[in-house]
Amino acid sequence: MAVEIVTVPDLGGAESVDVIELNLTPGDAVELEDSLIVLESDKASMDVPSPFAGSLVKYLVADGATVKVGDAIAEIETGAAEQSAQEEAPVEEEEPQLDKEPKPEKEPQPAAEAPSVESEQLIVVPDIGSDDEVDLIEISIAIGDQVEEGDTLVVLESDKATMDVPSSHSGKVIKILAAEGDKLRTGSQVAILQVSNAEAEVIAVPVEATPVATEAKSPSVAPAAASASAPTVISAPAATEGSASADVYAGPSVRMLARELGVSLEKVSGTGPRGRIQKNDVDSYVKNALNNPASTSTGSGIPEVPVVDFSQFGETESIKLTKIQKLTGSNMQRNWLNVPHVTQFDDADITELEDFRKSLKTEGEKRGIRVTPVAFLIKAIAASLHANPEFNRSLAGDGEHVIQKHYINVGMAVDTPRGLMVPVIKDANEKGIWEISEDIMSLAGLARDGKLKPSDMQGGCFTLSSLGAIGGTGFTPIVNAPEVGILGVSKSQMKPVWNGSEFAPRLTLPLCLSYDHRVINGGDAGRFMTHLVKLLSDIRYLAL
Ligand code: CAO
Repeated sequence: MAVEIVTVPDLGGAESVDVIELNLTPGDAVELEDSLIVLESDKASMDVPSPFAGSLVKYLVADGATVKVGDAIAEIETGAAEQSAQEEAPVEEEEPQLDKEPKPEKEPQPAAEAPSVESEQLIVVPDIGSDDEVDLIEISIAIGDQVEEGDTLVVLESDKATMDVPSSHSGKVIKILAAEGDKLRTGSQVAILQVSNAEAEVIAVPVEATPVATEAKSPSVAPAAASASAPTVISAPAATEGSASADVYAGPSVRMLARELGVSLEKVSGTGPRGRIQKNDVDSYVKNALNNPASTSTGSGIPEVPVVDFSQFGETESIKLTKIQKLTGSNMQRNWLNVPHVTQFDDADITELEDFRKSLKTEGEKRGIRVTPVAFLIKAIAASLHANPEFNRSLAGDGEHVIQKHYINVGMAVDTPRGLMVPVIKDANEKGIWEISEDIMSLAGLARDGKLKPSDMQGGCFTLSSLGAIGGTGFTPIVNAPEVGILGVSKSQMKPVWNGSEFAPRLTLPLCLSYDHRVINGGDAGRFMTHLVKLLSDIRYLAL
């Protein structure tokens, strides 16, 4: 047993880099070449593989630290049998391999001592899958940088994806042939590298190559570079469907974690530099998926809202949603996404209605019934549903029919401490104002006390959402599908209304009618609203 120290390897010219991921936990078994940490400079990121097999004792750097070549990264406890790649390997005695295929002959290594003849290599944009021009949004190299094959040189962005253009060779950047904001396409020139002869392609491009962002005319240059390395798509908002997880910007350890947890990386929002997905992004995604399945599995390709750790900006508190709030949330989302909504607005003159309602006060006290404008609204809605039966329909499950209902039940949204409940006033068209008022009182009371039975909330044909007692001048209510209409009511206000010879003060009630445009046309809605306004403005019509 020995404890070995792993250090930051050669960074290819970068002076210091950031530690952006610690991939293991102390105690974890480490195989040779397992990625220990991920480092990132302002140009590229790299995984640091372990030169030892054994077990991780501890990290000697923290996530976020800045390190340079030679800095100690981690302690690895190696077993007696394990072999260090940093140690001299003993001369291998070849055992006879009876069942095995003969080992391939080692590839000849370039002679290190050979005089290094250097030449220039033009790098062009490889095949990006179309002839369209794309924007160059980032140059990831600087003149003098030493780049390795596969390092990102520039980042391109089309309207569908962002692509890293990797270097097809290792070498030193001696000229950059494009600028941020340029429009490039397959074959456009990107940079010239000074490479050793062993690296260079047959064609070495003179330094006086065609300048910035022109297409490479030499057919022998473009294919050489294009075939060497394809661009890496790091994000593809419009093309995520069916895209492989290779298309996301994440390191190997994060990919491994995602594989272990069964997380599709396309669904995870990266919070690292340039949107790189980090381990904590995968953790947050899983936490969110467990706590709120509805928010992560829309199943309809809708981009997800990123999960943010708000505590990094200030003090926060996590408050558990009630069952009703969760149910309401998913119903609202379902209805909002399924129903093509239209909302139309009107005002009803309820001056006389209010006079009449107030005149019922003494009688109401005797009966123990409080009559509010909501009772008149329910009554008027029921009559309007009767007169405009399109609003008393629902789409059939087969998508080929609508179901016409021949009963009239009106749901009423009730604001309760546990969330929104919608009890239903049954056969509202057959009830008078006293009976409807009694229903409102008892159902609203049961809703607030959490004592509604499922049957109290079933069978609604249309919903009323009255915010009149609270305030506001209008809002756009969400249809309570499979119903096709909902009336939002805001606070009545005294307004000057032109009566033909003068402005008269009238009490006006703002009405907001949302409907499902698959079942209801604007004309239907206009007729429904006009009828409703007429009934509320002159309640004598309610008696007809
Ligand atoms: N304009 C002005 N005043 C109004 C009004 C209006 N449109 N509607 C009601 N009021 C008055 C009532 O007349 C009553 O005043 P008085 O006692 O002086 O007559 C007062 O507001 C209190 O009303 P209330 O809320 O106790 O009773 P209500 O019958 O008006 O409403 C209910 C019952 C259950 C609809 C209501 O309590 C409620 O919960 N509303 C919220 C609905 C909601 O949350 N909708 C949003 C759904 S989507 O998020």
